Amino acid sequence: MRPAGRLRTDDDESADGTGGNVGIGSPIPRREDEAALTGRMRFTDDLTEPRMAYVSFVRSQYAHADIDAVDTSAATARDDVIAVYTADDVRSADGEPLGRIPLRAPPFPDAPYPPEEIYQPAIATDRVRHQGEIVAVVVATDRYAAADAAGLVDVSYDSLDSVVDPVEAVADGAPTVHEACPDNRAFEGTVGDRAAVEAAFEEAAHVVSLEKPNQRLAPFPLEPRAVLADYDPSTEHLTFRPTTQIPHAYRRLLSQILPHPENKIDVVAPSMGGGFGARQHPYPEDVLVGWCAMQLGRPLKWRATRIENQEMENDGRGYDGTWEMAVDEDGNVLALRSEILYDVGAWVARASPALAQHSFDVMTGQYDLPAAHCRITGVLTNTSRVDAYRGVTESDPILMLERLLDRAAREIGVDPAEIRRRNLVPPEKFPYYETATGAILDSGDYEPTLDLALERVGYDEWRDRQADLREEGRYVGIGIANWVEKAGLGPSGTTDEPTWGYSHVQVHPNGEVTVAVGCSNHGQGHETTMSQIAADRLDVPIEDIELVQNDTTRVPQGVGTYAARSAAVDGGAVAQASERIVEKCLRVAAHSFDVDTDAVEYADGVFSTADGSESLTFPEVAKLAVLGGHIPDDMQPGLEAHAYYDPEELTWPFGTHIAVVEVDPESGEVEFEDYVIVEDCGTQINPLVVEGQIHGGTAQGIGQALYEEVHYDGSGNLATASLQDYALPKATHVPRMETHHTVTPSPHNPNGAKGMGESGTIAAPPAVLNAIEDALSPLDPDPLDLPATPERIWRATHD
Ligand code: MCN
Ligand code: SMO
Repeated sequence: MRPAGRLRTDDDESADGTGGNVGIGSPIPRREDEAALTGRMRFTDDLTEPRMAYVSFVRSQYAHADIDAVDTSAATARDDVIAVYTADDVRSADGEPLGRIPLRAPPFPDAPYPPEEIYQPAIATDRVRHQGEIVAVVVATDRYAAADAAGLVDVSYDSLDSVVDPVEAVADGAPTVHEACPDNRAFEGTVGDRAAVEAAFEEAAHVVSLEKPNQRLAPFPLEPRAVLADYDPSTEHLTFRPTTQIPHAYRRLLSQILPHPENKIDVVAPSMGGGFGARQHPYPEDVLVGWCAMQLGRPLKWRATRIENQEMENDGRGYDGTWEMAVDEDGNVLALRSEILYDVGAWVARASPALAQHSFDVMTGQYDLPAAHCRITGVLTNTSRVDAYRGVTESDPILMLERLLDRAAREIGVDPAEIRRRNLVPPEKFPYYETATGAILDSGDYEPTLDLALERVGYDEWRDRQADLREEGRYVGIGIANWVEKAGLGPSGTTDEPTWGYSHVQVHPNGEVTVAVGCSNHGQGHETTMSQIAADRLDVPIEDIELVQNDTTRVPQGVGTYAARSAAVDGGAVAQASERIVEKCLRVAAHSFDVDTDAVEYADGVFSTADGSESLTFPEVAKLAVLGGHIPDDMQPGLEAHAYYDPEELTWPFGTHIAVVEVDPESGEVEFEDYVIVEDCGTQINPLVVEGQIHGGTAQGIGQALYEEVHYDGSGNLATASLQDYALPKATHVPRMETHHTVTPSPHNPNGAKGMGESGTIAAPPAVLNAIEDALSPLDPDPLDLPATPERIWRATHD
């Protein structure tokens, strides 16, 4: 399906991607795909260096145990082993233990940080707290030797009782994960006006509730994590080629942890087979491979096996909570409250407290709710950490809110579309609507997306068919989910991390342009979309633009890619830096034409005087500017500009998903009949890229709804560490999707663009769950747990 956005119509030749205008709004194919499809992308594990050796890690098989002794003698004795290190060896140059992975923000703006003892160290000292934790490091001449030698390291443990469930972890008598938090509570945050919420619940005609987990998921990038590090003792430069979403922040964090001066660390991240939120900080392996390279002065590589990857990579979601909604007799929502336990794992991960904080902002979704209150408690368990996974901030609040709206609609007897319509934030409250939990929504116009989705899916027809099919004993259901996304982090100051966008634009004397940008493409299509923004602003052919990313040696600054921030924030910086180039060009041309700058026009790559008597092309002006000599006296030569774009506010894209499914209550199978998405991310830079992002995210959301779940057994063994046990959806499990757009530009963004890269993962789970429960409603099932597997569906209808 081609998107039917207002930005582009199929008969608009200028936007067909085959020439002419390829700027903002053109659905041109992705520039990076040829390399990807012909096997020319280079991933970390493709790289080799002269004298390169390999690292392997000795990991705990126990989820919770004291380390008694580590005997490395058999490993050290091997000829092909270069070094074996234990916690006693791993020290900074000053003999101190290395730093821990720092947090990016406390759980709430004014709240204290959790105690530092619960931040993850690079290597376990005397106790391990989750399966897979690193106990020793082996460096050997090749990968197999390293793995074999790691197997020879003999660790004796005294095993301890473990706890893997957050609800059990806060119960009396649960094993303690960290002495620093005896009750296993790592942090807590609340938001909203509790008294107002309580009062609304007292008055409410109806209260609906859900006491359900939002299951723990694995982001599961297909490329396992890897790192190649090298150290040059003569320059003291440490170079990393890692799998990361945030090259510059990775550099800064490693500089703190090792410690080593930031300006002497280079991070050159090759292509990466997905991140999905899990690669937003250096991991213990990155720290240790870098540290070992500094000890040995030679290049070292490590690449996770699939099992190692799943044991160590951050998971996502992992919430268990109670959500309640107070509604009057007409279906107006009066208040919302929730009490959530958030499983943070054995160590508090870099972003998890901040993510808990961000979730509050999204709590009221698209609705004009008078009151809301939430309390969230981060709980320690003997499992690996939980941190960001695509849709992280929005997943829980939107899933629960949209499921509650369906329950309220059923209880009151109104249509699910109608209850939503009654509660939407009205357009006149925009721009900058403030929610009951204090978030500021930049712009929105919600009813048209809902209406378009209802129309395109044929909502009324499906309701009629549903009634007919029920008479035949068939169970068809229609599920609606409205969503918002808190996209595009900045503005700066909301966390302890910089969150501006960055771009440096350099024009060469031949008129070709190198655009360096601080975001970090790992599948999102930036090579195309960022180039489109520059092509648009500079009015030069896209072929003349080279995009540079993911490399601290070529991109002076950057924040990286997460929180669907690249289009809105770094894209804003590309626009601003490009505009500065054009401003300088106008002055150079004016000087050359001997007229005022105001008298120069720029169109289609040509600077000219109004009467057309004088003109210079963009490359001609570039040459003049770079060579100098023919420029104004008060101007320096060169044609380059940079911009730090620090947005005033976040951007809040939104939309509606509608899923139509048929459920067989006897087999528990779910089949998709239809799937319609209407998305509004403001101005689209590239509708084709946007559509791809929607498809991918929705596939992941369907994975959460129907298939995926991270499972630890009672002793803390990870039972879902392979693709055989963790059920990622396959192409045949994903329905054909129809996507449409409305366009409500962001009022403050230079391109009008809002982020959108996470929307599918946010909206698909509630849409699919609502569709299944709508289908089964005549059987009055218990609310379903996610994933809604055939067994769970069968049990819900047969108990
Ligand atoms: N875009 C656009 N017009 C808009 C908004 C976005 O053309 N109005 C384009 C952008 O220019 C960009 C893409 O769509 O090429 C996604 O943009 P954006 O919403 O800014 O998100 P980011 O580029 O910052 O990507 C981050 C987001 C997140 S947070 C996760 S998690 C995620 C996702 O992207 N991980 C992904 N999509 C992924 N896609 C792939 N293939 N792999 C991942 O790991
Ligand atoms: S979970 Mo995405 O990298 O913010």
